[in-house]
Amino acid sequence: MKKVIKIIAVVFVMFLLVFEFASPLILAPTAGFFIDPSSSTSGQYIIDANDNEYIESSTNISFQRIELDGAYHTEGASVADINNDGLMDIATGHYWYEAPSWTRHTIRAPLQDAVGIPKLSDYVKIYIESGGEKDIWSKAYPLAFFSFHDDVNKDGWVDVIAVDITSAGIWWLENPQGAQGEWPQHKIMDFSRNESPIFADLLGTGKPQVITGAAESADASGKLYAIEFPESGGFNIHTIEADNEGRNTGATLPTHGLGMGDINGDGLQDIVFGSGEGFLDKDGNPAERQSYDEGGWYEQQISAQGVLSWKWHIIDPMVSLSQIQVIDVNGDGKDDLISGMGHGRGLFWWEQMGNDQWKAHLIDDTYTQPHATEMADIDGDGVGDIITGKTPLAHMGLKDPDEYGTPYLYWYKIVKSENGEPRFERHLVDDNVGVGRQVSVVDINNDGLLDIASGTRHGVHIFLQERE
Ligand SMILES: [Ca+2]
Ligand SMILES: [Ca+2]
Ligand SMILES: [Ca+2]
Ligand SMILES: [Ca+2]
Repeated sequence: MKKVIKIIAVVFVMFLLVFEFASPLILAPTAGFFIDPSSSTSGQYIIDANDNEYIESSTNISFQRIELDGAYHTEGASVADINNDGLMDIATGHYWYEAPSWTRHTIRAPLQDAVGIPKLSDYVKIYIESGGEKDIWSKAYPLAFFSFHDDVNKDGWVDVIAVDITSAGIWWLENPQGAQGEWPQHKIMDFSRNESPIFADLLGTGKPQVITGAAESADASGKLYAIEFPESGGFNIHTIEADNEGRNTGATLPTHGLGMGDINGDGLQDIVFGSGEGFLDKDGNPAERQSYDEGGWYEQQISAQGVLSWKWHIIDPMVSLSQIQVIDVNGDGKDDLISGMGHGRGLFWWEQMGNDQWKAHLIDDTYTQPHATEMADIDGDGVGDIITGKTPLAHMGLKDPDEYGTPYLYWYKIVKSENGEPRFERHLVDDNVGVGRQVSVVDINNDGLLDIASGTRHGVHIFLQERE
């Protein structure tokens, strides 16, 4: 009997050691146990479409991958000339990487407990530190998700505007004019509530604003805001949603999916958004369908007296999306939408049919969790291309379909098929790191060709475009 107890004890200790030092070995199989690969995060809601509208095609465009950082500190990366030397650098909410050698400099040190995959000691530490209150979910991602750039204090040095992981803050981080060490941090809002904020000129000021969901308290439903950085310096917060709406985020859960475009063609930019992540209340229990489960768009209206208001239109269903790109896919004069299921399967486009009717088309469902999209003219033909890919371990390997699958990074070119229907030429950029929550497409090395910057669980990488 003692022997049996000994064996059990040894096996248990072995299990704990594997959990501590090789968590993926324990966690990877659980993804398969609980997930229906055809379902969205909650298993309740997915667009049923099997007709992929992408085609494989060859191109003279390739990309050279360069690793700037092999560690996991961020779910996004952005591009700006941080040190004013005329060379574009790469930034995240924690570090910047100086061109051309990509030396890493600290902006804001990552929290020690921002881990990639929960280990046994993470669970224990977090449980003890919180007095038994918190679980791993509050700590298992880095703070840094999204970074944007403007010279907020007008001192001639570009600053970082960081939209942190949901329920963390929105900050502007003040460039110390070349000095080393952590940058001064200035809070803009306390509770970010969106996993696809965008930086675009919604208000027609001539400069982009940060458009994001956010909340004024920990328990409040979020609303949609435009954070403006005026020429006079500082920032102004504009509320887009009325107090009683809160459609752009559900309870304390993050909303996914934001985009901007002139949906109704009246010359005013409108804002389009996905639903809440979907269908769990803040305690993680299945929730009744709520208004915030509906995607839609806010029509910008300006009255004869100059009063700005936002009229809501439902687009249903658009669940748990990444950034939404607005472009006229089929050339009928009406803008359409392109986005991916951030925590599910499929990159889609929604065709604007008129009378507020939208038709979903599946572009590509051969991989899951396209949790970041961007639109940019990769091949220089004057038409926007879509850049997206798979977010590795988008829910830490615990609940999304195929979280451990190959982390593809693709660009898609919109073309017309022989019968005149739009098709998407798919081109592989890389299959080693994927995308996080923010992928940036900018000419990084100033050779006239657009490059890509990505921050994921596999580190921070750039992809430099090359032509044959
Ligand atoms: Ca530079
Ligand atoms: Ca500045
Ligand atoms: Ca409009
Ligand atoms: Ca169209």
